[in-house]
Amino acid sequence: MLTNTHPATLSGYEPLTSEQRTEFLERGVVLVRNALSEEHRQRLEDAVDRVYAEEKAAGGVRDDGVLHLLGFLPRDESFGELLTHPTVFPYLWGVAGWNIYSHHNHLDVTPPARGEEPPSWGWHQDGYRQNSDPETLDPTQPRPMLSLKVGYVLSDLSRTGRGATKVIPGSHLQNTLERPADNTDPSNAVEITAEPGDAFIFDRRLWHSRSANLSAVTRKILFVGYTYRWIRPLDDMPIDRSSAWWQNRTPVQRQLLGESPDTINYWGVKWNGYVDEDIPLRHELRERGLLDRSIPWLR
Ligand SMILES: O=C(O)CCC(=O)C(=O)O
Repeated sequence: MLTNTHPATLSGYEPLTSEQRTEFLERGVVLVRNALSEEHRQRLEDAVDRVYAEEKAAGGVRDDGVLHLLGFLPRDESFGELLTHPTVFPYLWGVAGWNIYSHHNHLDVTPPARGEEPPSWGWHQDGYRQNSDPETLDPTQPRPMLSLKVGYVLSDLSRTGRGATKVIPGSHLQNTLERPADNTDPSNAVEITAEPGDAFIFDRRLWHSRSANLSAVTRKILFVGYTYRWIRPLDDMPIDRSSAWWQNRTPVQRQLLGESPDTINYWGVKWNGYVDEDIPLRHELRERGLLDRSIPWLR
């Protein structure tokens, strides 16, 4: 698995090298080491613990203690900042371009499993009907990427058996995955054994699965998904436009939260059919000289 380390002072607009882009496009996953500083990781974990307590009080936590909270970003200032987190943001615009937003994000707390469970089959590609509705007489192989997801690892997943995400590197280029009768994992599956503060980014087509948390450590991860603005939101994520949280968001972050002046803007153009140069992320990339005619999504 590709790994990176980063200095502390990044803007999020450092372009990927062509090797980084090619490696991601070929493997469908990248692990970014030390994506969060320890102070930042702790701040996020504190916010997760606060939200967990709120959800528990409101009856939103399962009996086994699992919390899978969709649309969590507006629940804390530190969550909103993740939208453009500098150590991973170059992968998002570098691989998906400027016409993107977060259609889906979830906060996951997974306490140790209560007992031994028989192997269950959780392998999937993301996107639900995106994997079947467009499949006509001549299905596309591979399917189009359509979305990317970042997992910010807050707890220690450096050893196997702690509920880490399992992936099959390179499997995003295959539309099917064989399922054995006994539900055991494919032989080329790997657990993303990440340290606290690492992040991983994956292509939604990458075959992936949860794993059981057989350890004594509660797993905490924040997932932030990004897709093209012409695809509908998956989460119900109401945002109070008068809140300090919204006021604190930058124009690019507001785009990434789904803001748009009109319907055509989601398609990247104005009503006259020309590219809308005022779309915040496009504007930012253009100002920084990062648009690139040789890369379709960065044109
Ligand atoms: O929780 C995990 O490890 C995997 C999550 C997952 O399957 C997904 O985000 O689509």
